[in-house]
Order: sequence, then C-alpha cells, then structure tokens
Amino acid sequence: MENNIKLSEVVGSGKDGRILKEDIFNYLEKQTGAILPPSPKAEITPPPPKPKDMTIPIPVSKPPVFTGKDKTEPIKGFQKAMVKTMSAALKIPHFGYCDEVDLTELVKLREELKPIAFARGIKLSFMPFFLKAVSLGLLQFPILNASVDENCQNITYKASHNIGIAMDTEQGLIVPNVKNVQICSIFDIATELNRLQKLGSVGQLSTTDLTGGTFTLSNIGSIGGTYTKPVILPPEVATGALGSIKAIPRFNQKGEVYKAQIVNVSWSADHRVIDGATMSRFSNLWKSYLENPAFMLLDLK
Ligand code: CAO
Repeated sequence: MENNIKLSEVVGSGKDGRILKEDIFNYLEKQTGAILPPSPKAEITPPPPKPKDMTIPIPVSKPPVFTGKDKTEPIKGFQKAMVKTMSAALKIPHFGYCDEVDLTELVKLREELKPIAFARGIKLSFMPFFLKAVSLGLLQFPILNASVDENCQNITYKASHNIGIAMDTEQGLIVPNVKNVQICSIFDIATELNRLQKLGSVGQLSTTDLTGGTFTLSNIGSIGGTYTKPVILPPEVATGALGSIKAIPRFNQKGEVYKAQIVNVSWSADHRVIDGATMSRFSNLWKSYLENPAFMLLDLK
C-alpha cells in the first residue's frame, strides 16, 4: 500500500505462490531501479514517531489572536456550573493520597482484548478496567461510595456504583457517569463509556447521564501529567485521578530491571468522614486488581 503496488502484478516465491516481503522488494527494484534492502531480514529504518508518541505539544486548532486589548466576558454554561460546584467543593477538607501502579500486565491484557472489542464495535481503553477495579474496591469500602448532606450531619451509603468520568469536551469539563458498575462487565462499561464519549463530544448527554454519580474518576493522563490533586464533586466523598502511563525501569522480585508500564494515581477523600487508612486500604486493593488483572476474575459478579 505504501508503494502503491498491485499485488496481482507481483510474482510470489513463497509456499503456494505466497508473496513475500522479498518479492515486493524485487518488484520495486525492477520498477524503479531503487536500491532496496538485500534480504527481508535487513534492518528497515523505523518510520518517524507519530505525533501521539512525541512529547511536543500540538498547537490547539484555533490560532491565537493578538488584539492588544484586555477582554472581559460573562462566565456561563459549563464554566458557570463549574464555579458553583468547585466553590462548594472548597468547603470539603480534602485528604490526598498518591501511589504508583504497575500496569505491565494490564497493558498486555488490553492489547489482547482490544481487537476483540473492536470486532464487536467497541473501543476498549484502560478506563473500563479502572472503573471495574474501583467498583470491586467500593464493595469492600462502601463508605467511599457515599454522600453527605450539606452540614455533614448524615451520611448515605449509596446502593449503586454510578461512577463519574471527568470528560474533556469542546464545551468544557463534564462528568457523566456509568450507572451500576457493580453489575457491569468490563465490556458493558466500555460500551457505555463509548456511548457517553460519543454524546459528550457533541454536547448531547442527557440529564440522567450527568446526574446521580456516586464516585468520580478522572483520567487526565490521556492528555498528560503524572500527579494531580483531584477535587471532590459534592455530595460525593471521594475521587481519583490518573496520570499518564509511562514505560519506566523497575525491579522485579528477583531484583532484575524490567520495562514496567507505570501510572500514578492520586486520590482525594472527604477527611470529615473518611480517614487516611481507609483510603490507603482501598487504594491497595484497587492497585492489586490492576497489577494482577486475573484477580478481578475471582471477584467479578
Ligand atoms: N496514559 C497513557 N495513555 C492513555 C491513558 C493514560 N493515562 N489513558 C488513555 N490513554 C490512551 C488510550 O488507551 C487510548 O489509546 P489507544 O488509541 O491505543 O486505545 C488513547 O489514549 C485515547 O483514549 P481516550 O481518551 O479516547 O479514552 P479513555 O477511555 O482513556 O478516556 C476520557 C476517556 C473521557 C476520560 C478522556 O477522553 C478524557 O476526557 N480525559 C480528560 C479528563 C479530564 O479532563 N480530567 C480533568 C478533570 S478536572 O478538570
């Protein structure tokens, strides 16, 4: 395809006339006189990295306009909603907790499952695994899936795990939630996430999609960053945020260096009702599911 070759014109020298890489090179050589690698085993120069692999920031689509004048405009829409929610969140004493998670096994697993999900019409990212692991953790630590009333007099333990996902859209930050994650398979979550992303990108999420969340996860790492200080979405009592997954050298149990796929997670909890030890135990459990994805199978409903 790269060289616009019609395979019907190439004579295959492989078993049953199969066309080998060598045959393509020979054909090209004849057509263009180009000096090509002598054998298929020869090193081929790797293509330049795709923009996604590079750390150079890609400019935003709109070019900057320099007017030379200050501009004041009213805060409206999603931004206005953010002013209200974040001002309420400021009243919550946040307890922050961070840890490093080794996703090496999960990265391999997703690579295996991604084409299967794709064949079923669904894009499988890491989020469905993160969400399912949160839900399995919430089953053990239900206080993290709770809400408190305005003056923090009562706490309500929520029956459903409606996990919100911070979503970056053209209109701004929105937080739709995947309902009842406790009874969803990873594929169900991926399907729902695909739907929410599709609707979110065109500003068509329903009120039902946007309300009733009980816990929130933010994957800012799909944009960049390592650590964050996530802000709790009241009346929820806990939230988590993920940095970028990066290949970093780490030691295995034998003391050997290996290429690990590392992500950092940052949790925030309402310290009026949740103590640090609870957050830490929850995080340890969440981490164990993601570091050993097979463990999830044991506890999936
Ligand atoms: N590190 C590295 N790569 C990541 C990643 C991470 N943490 N998270 C996702 N990726 C990869 C995905 O695997 C996917 O790669 P493939 O094309 O190989 O499958 C690619 O990045 C794009 O993923 P995605 O963003 O479409 O899907 P997602 O399910 O991972 O995330 C969503 C969905 C909605 C969380 C994300 O698009 C988003 O909006 N993130 C920003 C959240 C945000 O703004 N948070 C701040 C809240 S406070 O203001």
